[in-house]
Amino acid sequence: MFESLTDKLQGIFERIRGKGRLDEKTVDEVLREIRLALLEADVNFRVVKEFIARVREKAIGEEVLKSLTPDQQVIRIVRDELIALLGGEAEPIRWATRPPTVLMLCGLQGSGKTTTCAKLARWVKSQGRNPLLVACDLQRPAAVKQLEVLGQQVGIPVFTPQQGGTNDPVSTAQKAFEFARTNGYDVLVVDTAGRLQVDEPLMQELERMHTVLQPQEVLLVVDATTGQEAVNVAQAFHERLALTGIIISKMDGDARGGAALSVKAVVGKPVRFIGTGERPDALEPFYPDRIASRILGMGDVLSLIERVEQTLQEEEAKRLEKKMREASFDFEDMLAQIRQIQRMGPFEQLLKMLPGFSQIKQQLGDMPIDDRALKRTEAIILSMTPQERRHPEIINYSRKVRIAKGSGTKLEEVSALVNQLFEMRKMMKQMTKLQQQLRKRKWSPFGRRR
Ligand SMILES: Nc1nc2c(ncn2[C@@H]2O[C@H](COP(=O)(O)OP(=O)(O)OP(=O)(O)O)[C@@H](O)[C@H]2O)c(=O)[nH]1
Ligand SMILES: [Mg+2]
Repeated sequence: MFESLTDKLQGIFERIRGKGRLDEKTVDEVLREIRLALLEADVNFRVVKEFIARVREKAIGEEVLKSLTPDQQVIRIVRDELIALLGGEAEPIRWATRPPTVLMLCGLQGSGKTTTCAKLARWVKSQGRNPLLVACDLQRPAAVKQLEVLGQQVGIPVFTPQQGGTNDPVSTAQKAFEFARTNGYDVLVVDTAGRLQVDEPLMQELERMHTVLQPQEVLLVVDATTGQEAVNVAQAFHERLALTGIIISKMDGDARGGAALSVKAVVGKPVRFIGTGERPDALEPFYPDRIASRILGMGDVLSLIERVEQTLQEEEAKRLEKKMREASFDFEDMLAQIRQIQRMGPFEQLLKMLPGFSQIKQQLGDMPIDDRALKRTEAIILSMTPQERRHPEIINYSRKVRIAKGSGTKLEEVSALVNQLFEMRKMMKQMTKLQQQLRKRKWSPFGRRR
């Protein structure tokens, strides 16, 4: 997600790197390129226009911060505006003061509602709450079954119409609410029926459910791959059903990110979560500041660390963070990470959160980064001696030949991996330095720490 925009922006910033003061003409040139990059990312054209105007105003009016180089200044302004565009502060879920909290999901057919319900319930549970899934999609015969299967996968019970003794979504919702209250469930995650288009019967059904349930959150699920159409759908839903937020599914299948970048500005409601894969753990809370950093190619160290933390002991995560900051990351760490990653989910997704990923990917060329590649990487590291793993700088040509033989890989692969490690170290160091520099100026590429 956002890869194409990230690559373009990095290219643009690369070109102004090392330039002296930015005059108005250069700023305008840069802005023209950023404008194009955003349009190519399928961002709504009005949104782009306003975005560029705001950046221009700041970039030209800005007092020159002496310790920031011109490219850093522009990055900073673009980053701030990106954060604003993505919704500013992340909005936490509004939990009911008197449980159960009701989270109602709606959306068009195939947008990912049912899958997202299971993912969201799983997330709710990870927050220390006790969720109940509610199957209120009675349009499609198999919908209830689908939710039951997903519920089983994530270990969360599902309230079905049969259980409620009714065949009406509204009374099912009502029964589920009572059931939750008497059985100690404090959050209801409600799946609803989809339609091909925004139509009257759907809206009426959803409105009735809304009246009965009084949900704390009405979350619309839209498919990222439909781009601006997702934004139009959100607009149409919001006109009928006061949405409280948007969940964008299938971000993993969309390299452009136009919907995520436009929907808040157009509809006025923030993106709250994004779906990044089919697995039940592929849902991320949406933090505008982190996403902005990711788009700018600064990686998303915080999201990565958070994800790692869920699986790792806290102490281990702290150690890793320190390693990143000190850039003393070695093959032992890489191996430990690979093992974690294998438990955590698709590798490429995680890798994307690392700073400088798009550059690393370029260096690797077309080499597919999938779990098989991960296995090869693991084999290479396992063929190193402990000494080599901890001190990768001693890995010379003859050692590489031996490692390649031992792991059944090619010499070039071993070299690429060793280079990659040094590249990662370099990026980590640069990032830490930039962060320290900017922190002095009260600005951090990672935004406010949470
Ligand atoms: N790659 C990817 N696939 C997803 C994501 N979210 C959902 N899907 C897939 O999208 C398809 C449709 O998902 P559902 O959850 O059934 O969609 P729905 O909105 O409930 O569909 P209806 O009930 O028919 O309206 C399924 O194959 C899901 O696995 C995602 O974030 N990434
Ligand atoms: Mg469904």
